[in-house]
Amino acid sequence: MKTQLIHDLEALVPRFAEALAKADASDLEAVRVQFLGRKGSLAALMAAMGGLDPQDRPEVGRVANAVKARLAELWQQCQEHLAQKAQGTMPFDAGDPAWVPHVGALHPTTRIQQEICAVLQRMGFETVSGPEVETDFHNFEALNLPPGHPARDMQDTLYITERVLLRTHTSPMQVRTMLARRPPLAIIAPGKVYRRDSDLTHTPMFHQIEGLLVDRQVTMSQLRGVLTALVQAVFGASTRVRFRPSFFPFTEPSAEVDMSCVLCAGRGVLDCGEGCRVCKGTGWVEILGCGMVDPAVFAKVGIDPEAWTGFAFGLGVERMAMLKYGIGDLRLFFENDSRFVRQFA
Ligand code: 2NL
Repeated sequence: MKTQLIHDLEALVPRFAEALAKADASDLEAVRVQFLGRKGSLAALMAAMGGLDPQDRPEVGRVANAVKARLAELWQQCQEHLAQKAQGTMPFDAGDPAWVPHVGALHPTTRIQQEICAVLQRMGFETVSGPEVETDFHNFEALNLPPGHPARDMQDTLYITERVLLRTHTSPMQVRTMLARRPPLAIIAPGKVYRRDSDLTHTPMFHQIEGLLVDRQVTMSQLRGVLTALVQAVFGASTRVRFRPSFFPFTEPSAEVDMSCVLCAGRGVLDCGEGCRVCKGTGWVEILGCGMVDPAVFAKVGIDPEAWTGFAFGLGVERMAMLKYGIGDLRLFFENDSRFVRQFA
């Protein structure tokens, strides 16, 4: 009976300490009442002392008093600690978990867009931006895509009304600039574009950068020089660039631009002997479309096609980011996972 009671009394100290460790300022009083109150654990054990042999009472009484004093002391310390913490006057505690600031980072789309625009700005191109909700005229008609043109179906457009739509490329900004200003012009239009398309390799919204230069006697070799310099500035001076004949309704002649593969350096095979998955073994990857502005486009925006010439190009920003940073899955760009974004900081 005596040893059991002493044991139970002493056991109150660690139980009380544990309860205090879990307590915050609002539970502190409840913990005190539970252990030290008139109907608390300590009072119950002290009441049990009545059943002891009289000669055992002084010893158990000393233990009970010592435990009571210890509990009161612990409670006092805990209360002071919580009060200091609430006031923010806590001394430095090396045992506290470190406060790790959550640092954000630019999205890879933003990073590559800024890099490409910076290269073109150094060459003298000026950045323009404008509406994502566009008219049929600015998005299609002025670009030599009249109503019923098959390319309009090809584009899989998101229409708002019959005449208003989400722009399917950033060319409407170049149309707006040609309508608002007189040549010579050298502009780039980066921004969001929209297509009715959604699968593993297509998202309904993505980013494009288009460029337009209008001046007297512009040549295709100037276009070739600008785009070769751009690709080599972004992917490295040893990158090879080739132009293949192609077709766009708004340029004539038109070309598609390939660069030597970033993964296999144009060899088509990896060092391990496997075929290259980025270029499918061809050594080349397509990165741009371009051409000489079709005189019909100039006519639509009131620029004399006899007096003025120009080149234009367009590129997909996510595609450039995938090639530059080695990102294999387009969906990662749109998941908003900060761990993905921080990898490119
Ligand atoms: C591509 C191809 C291209 C253009 C965009 C353009 C704009 C005006 C006049 C003439 Cl206002 N052309 N833009 C020209 C050729 C190609 O983009 O594959 N883009 C991802």
